[in-house]
Amino acid sequence: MNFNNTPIDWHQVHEVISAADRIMLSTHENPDGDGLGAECGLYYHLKEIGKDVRIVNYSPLPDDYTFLNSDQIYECYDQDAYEDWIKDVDLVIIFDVGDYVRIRTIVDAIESHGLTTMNIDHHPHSDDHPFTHNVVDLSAAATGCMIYDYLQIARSTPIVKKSFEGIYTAVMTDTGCFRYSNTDKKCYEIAIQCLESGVETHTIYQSVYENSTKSRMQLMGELLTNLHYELDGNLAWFIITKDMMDRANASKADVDGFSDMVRSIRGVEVALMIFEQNEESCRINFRSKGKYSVNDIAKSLGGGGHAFAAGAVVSGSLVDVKEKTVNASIESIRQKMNGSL
Ligand SMILES: [Mn+2]
Repeated sequence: MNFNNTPIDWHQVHEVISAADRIMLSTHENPDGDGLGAECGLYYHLKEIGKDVRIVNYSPLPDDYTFLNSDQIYECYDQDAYEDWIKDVDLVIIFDVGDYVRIRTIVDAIESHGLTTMNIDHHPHSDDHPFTHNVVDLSAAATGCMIYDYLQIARSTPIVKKSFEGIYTAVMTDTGCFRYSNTDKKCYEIAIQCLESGVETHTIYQSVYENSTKSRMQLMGELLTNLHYELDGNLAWFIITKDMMDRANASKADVDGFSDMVRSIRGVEVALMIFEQNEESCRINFRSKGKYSVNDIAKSLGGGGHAFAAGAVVSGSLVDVKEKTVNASIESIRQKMNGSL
C-alpha cells in the first residue's frame, strides 16, 4: 500500500493492522511530542483489542514526557534484550520519522528479520521509500492527527482518554501549542474531543512548556546575548557550542524550541540555529515565519524537512559550518526577498 500524500483509505490501513498480532511501534531518535504522542494514541487502542503491542524507541523517553508513561509503555531498544521478541513481530509501525534512518539501529533489526513495516508520517517521502506500507499525509498538522483519523474508522466505541492524551500531546507540540501556520480546524476539533474525554490539557501544557531546567535558562541567556542579524534583521542566527553546553551542564533536550523563540522576534522572518555536536559536525535548524521557505536551504546542506521548519546535520568544524550555513541562508533569503525565487 502506498499513500504518498494521496487520499488515504484508512480501511486498507485497518486491514493490515487487523491482520497483525505482534505489533511494534517506533519513532525517530530524540523523539518529540508528536512521535511519542502518536505511539501512545495507537498503543492503548491496540492493547485494548488484544494485540501483542509494544512501543520500542531507539532513544530513551525524554523527561518532559514522563506524564505519558504512567503505565511504563515506552521502552528503549537494546539489540540483545529485544532479539527474541522482535524476530516474530508481524508489523512495525513507524511514526513521524521523516527519514527511515532516524530509527537508527532498529533498521538493522527490521532488515535482519525481514519485518513488515508501515510508515505513518506527515513528512515528505520519496516514491522509492523503503517501507512495506507507506501512509503519508503532508496536510496533517501532526502525525497524531493521522492516528485520530485511523481510530475514527477502527473503533466502534469512543477513543479512550489515554489515547487522547497522546493525540493531544502530538497536536499541541507540533502546532507549537496551536500557534503555527499548520494549525487548522481539525486541530481544534481534536482538542475539543480531548477535553470532552477528560484530558487535562492544562496539565499537559505545563508538563511540556513550563518545565524548563535551570541549564536551559542559562543556555538561553548566553545565546540571547549573542544573536546575529542579517538582511536588515530578516534572518537571525545563533550558535550553541559544546563549551556552552558543558558550562550550563545542559542536555540536547534543553535546546529544543530555541529556534522558535528567536523566530518570535519582530522583523525576524527566519531563525537559524547552529548547534555544535562535536569537532566534525553541527546540527542546524531553521524556523521560518512563513514568508520564506527554508527546507530548500536545508536540502542544499544535506538535510530536509517542512517548508517552514527544516534542518540538517552538516559535516565540518563549527567555524566551517557556520560560514557555509550562514552564507547559504543569506544568499537564499536575499533571492527570495528580491522575488527572484
Ligand atoms: Mn511531527
